[in-house]
Amino acid sequence: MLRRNFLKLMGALAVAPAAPGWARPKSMKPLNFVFILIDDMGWRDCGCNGSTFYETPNIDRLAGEGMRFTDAYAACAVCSPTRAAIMSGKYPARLHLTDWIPGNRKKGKLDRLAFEQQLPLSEVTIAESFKSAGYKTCFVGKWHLGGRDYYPKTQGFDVNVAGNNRGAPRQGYFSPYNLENLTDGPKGEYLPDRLATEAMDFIDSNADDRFFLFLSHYTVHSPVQAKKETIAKYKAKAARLKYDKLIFVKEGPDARNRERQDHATFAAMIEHMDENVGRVLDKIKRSGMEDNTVVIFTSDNGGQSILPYGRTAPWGSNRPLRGGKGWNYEGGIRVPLIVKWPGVTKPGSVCSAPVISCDHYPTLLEIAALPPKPRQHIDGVSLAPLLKQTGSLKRDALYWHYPHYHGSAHRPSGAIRAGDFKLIEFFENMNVELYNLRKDIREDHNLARTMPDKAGELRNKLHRWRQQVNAAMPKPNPDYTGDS
Ligand SMILES: [Ca+2]
Repeated sequence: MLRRNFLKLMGALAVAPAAPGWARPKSMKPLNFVFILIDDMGWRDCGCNGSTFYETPNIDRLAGEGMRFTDAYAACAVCSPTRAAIMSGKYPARLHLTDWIPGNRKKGKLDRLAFEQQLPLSEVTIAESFKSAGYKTCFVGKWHLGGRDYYPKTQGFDVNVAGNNRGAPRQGYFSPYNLENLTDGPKGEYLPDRLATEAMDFIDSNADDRFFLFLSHYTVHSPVQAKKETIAKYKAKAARLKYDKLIFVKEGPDARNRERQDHATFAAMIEHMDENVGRVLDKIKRSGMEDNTVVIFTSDNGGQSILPYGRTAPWGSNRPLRGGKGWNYEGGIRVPLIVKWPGVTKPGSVCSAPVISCDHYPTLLEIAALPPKPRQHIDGVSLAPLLKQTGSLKRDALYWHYPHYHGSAHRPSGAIRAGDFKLIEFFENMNVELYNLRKDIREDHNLARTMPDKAGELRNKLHRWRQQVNAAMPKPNPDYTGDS
């Protein structure tokens, strides 16, 4: 039997209901799923996406074994909405969960817009789908989708390690962490090491079961903290490269961005993250599960490259992309994505189709040969034809809706990508910017005036979509007086 067909059969068997007394023969392994979500990791923050200063051999190895997506997007430029999109398969605008929880208090010309403070329990999450199909489900790490009544165990996870309402480890990455749902480790233990260990323990204790493991690292979100010896390694590397002077982008909304990646502590933080991706991949291999474990690796939004309100120097750089976390420019929403579907994805393959966070839910259901959930993952499409290289997606556009001010200085905006073109609309004045991403990945050349027909077409499409998903728009701020 062809290997592909054999694996397909295994996928089907993975969901075949077990008859009483039926024991699965050892040769028929069910598929497991390991979803690794990194926080605030920029598209460029790994070797396989072009970084030369950061070192990510394990992520690069995964890319060499699976399919790397060059045009993968987070559903939002900040944390909670993207996480909600992954869990529900719906756009943040449709969920009315459009900002990080609890959100930015800033207003300007437009008023602050209220939004959902949790992922509603009425959503049938991807974890609930896997759990009801008999998978052991485990959540490890950052949740950030609501208060105590909305933690991972209320949304389909059997196990929750470290998931709570927090968006970052406020006390830092070295134990004691003082994080709800995580016991502190020995003093000085490093959080990414610990969370990978927790994930590996779960894999060990469920080696005989099929499982869905969601490893949601707090890293590489601020505070930027790493181990001393690794920081020293990158300080030496920066010196070797003669990176003795900071180079900032001179103009535009990302004028305070670093033009190049050169921050030693952040580079060390990336390396530790990569090491811990490697530890989990090695565990899968050593446990004999490499051929029946699907691995997804991605990030929840672009890299943070501009600090709120001019505080100290930023650490990251998303160049050649424009902007960073909090913006609808590519730097805020384009993210790394690697999918390894053993026996199916061609090792080292690269896909340039635009895909988005909402797609993971229907994709993983199809890989597991589970039925789609009616009315649930309606904004995602299964990426299976891309992963199998058997076809393209029947979708003509992707959409973003971020109707809030953000610490990066972002002002409320929405965006659409259709083919090579992307339009961003700023809600304070409804001005639009149009870019051809294929020719201008940096979004330097606004084509809105030279291509008014294209701009109009995309703007109308974006407006129609907002109506379809019932997107909430911010209202004018009655107290607004200034012009900033
Ligand atoms: Ca984030």
